[in-house]
Amino acid sequence: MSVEFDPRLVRALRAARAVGVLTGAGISAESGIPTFRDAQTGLWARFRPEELATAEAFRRDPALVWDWYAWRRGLVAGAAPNAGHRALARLERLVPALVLVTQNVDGLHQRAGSANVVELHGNLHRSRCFAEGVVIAGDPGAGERPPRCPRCGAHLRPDVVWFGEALPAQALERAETAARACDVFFSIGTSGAVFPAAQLPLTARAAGATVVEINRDPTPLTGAASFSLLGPSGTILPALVDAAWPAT
Ligand code: BV8
Repeated sequence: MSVEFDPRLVRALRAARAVGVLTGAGISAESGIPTFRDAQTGLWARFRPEELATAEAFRRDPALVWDWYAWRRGLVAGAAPNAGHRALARLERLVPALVLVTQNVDGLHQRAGSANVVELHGNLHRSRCFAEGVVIAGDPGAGERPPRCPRCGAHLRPDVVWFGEALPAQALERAETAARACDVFFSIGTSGAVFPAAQLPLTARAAGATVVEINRDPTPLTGAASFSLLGPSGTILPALVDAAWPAT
């Protein structure tokens, strides 16, 4: 699929001193990781993510929620970063400053080589004590599900942000600072349904940035973006970086 870009977009990207990026589940779709909008498969088909990604669900059935994350960790372990993740890691090396803010908890941006990653919603490869909040390193292994905190005996939980929970203050601050300071802001593979993450492209726009949406489907951001590129990020992102930096 050859992709043509508006020369104004290519010029803006080439001239950018600071680039901000927000990614969602869509950028990992081509790695085989289902998005939140995709119907869940198998055992999880009867649940909606919003029903499972809450502290209430965990209190009600800790083993069910723990097993859902174990299933997702398995999907991620069997997945590889795709061309979209790699294009962002390459872009980070080509522009003076790039902050990659992700809603994803799969760690694929880091595996693709991105260094400056802000995980707004945590990371499913880390566990933390449900009672004290302390992150417990290492693989909790087999045995009781969920495992117990080695310090206090409470259940361990995934180190992710659930609905109704506050985002890590430092991560949100870094994300908002990047959105206000950038020349170009990308919103990639996200339905723009969840806040406060979905506010970031609008913050960037209000601060005068060129906002570029790359998404398979239109979203509430589409009408407000400076450029909206509809299609798979695994195709569009590498082509856009190549257009701005030919044969580098
Ligand atoms: C909070 C981690 C307050 C866990 C997730 C206004 C302000 C603040 C809060 C709210 C607000 N309004 C409502 C709220 C509450 C709530 C919220 O936003 N609810 C929504 C449903 C209305 N927000 C919260 O609860 C947040 N907390 O605000 O707390 C507070 C303050 C102080 C003290 C206490 C409380 C916390 C939200 C975080 C929830 N955790 N994930 C986990 O992963 O299990 S959310 C999860 O869903 C994701 O992280 C992501 O953020 C979100 C949406 O998913 P997307 O990434 O966008 O994926 P989706 O499937 O929706 O879309 C994929 C897109 O990709 C599609 O558009 C598709 O077209 C596209 N696509 C597909 N394939 C491709 C593609 N694009 C390109 N290429 C492809 N190949």
